[in-house]
Amino acid sequence: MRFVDKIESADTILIGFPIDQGTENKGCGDAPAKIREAFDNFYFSENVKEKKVYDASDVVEEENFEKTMEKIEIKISKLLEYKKPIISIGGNHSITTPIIKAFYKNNKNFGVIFLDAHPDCQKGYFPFGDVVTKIVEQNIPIVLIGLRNWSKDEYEFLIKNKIPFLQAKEFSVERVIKLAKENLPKDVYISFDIDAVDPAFAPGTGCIDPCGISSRDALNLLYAINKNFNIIGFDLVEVNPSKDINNLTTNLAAKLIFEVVDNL
Ligand SMILES: [Mn+2]
Repeated sequence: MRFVDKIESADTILIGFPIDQGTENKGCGDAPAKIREAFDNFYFSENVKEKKVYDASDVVEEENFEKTMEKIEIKISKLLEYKKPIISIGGNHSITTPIIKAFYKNNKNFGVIFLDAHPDCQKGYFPFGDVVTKIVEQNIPIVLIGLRNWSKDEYEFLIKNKIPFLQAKEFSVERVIKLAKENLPKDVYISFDIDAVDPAFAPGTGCIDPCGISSRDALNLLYAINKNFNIIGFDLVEVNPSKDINNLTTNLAAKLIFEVVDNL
C-alpha cells in the first residue's frame, strides 16, 4: 500500500469517519487516527502486490447526528465521481447507512456483504443498531456473516424478509462465497464490523461477543471475496481504541485494510 498525493493517480480512495454520534458506546471516533498510525507496521502485502491509495482525510462530526450523516453521504457521492473503490474507516456502524445511500444513487446493481456478530436490525434503537433494516428497506441485496447474538425480533425480521445469513458457528470461507454468489450481483460493498471477529483477536470494540471468527478467517474471506466479486467499497467500523489491549484491534483493522487495498 503506497500513499499518493493526487486522487487521479490512485487505485483506491481511503477516508476516515471519526464519528461517535449515533451510539451509546463512545470511543470509535478515535479509531481512524489510530488505524492510520498502525499502517506503518506493515511493509508489503502477503500476496506481494502493491496498490496506490489516496487518503481523502476525515469527515468530522457536525453539531447533530442527522447533519453528520448528510455530510458523509455528500462526501462519498463526490468521491464516487472518481470511479475508484472507496475504503472507509469508522467510526461506529451508523456511518454505513449514508455511505450505502451514496453508493446506491451511483449504482443500482450491487449487493452488501455484512460481517457482524449482530444482525443490526433492531427497531427504534440507536442508529448504529438498525443499519441492516435501512439496507433492506432500499431493496439492496445483502448477506449477513458471523452472526452469534441477536434478539428474537431481529431473528424474526431476518426470516420474514428472507435475508440470507450465515452464523459464526457455520462459518467457512467457501460457504460464505457460495451464499454470496447465490444472492448477490458481481459488484459488492463490504461492511465489516470488527466484532464479527472473536474478541480474543479484537477486544477493542463496544460489544464483546465470544465465539466469533478468527482474524485469519476474516482475512482469507476478504481475499476470496476479492477473487470472486468486484469490491466497490469497504468499511471497517466499531474499533474502539479506548477498550483495546496492546493495540491488537487497531493493528488488525490496519492489517485488514492494508491487505484489501493491495489486492483490489
Ligand atoms: Mn454492527
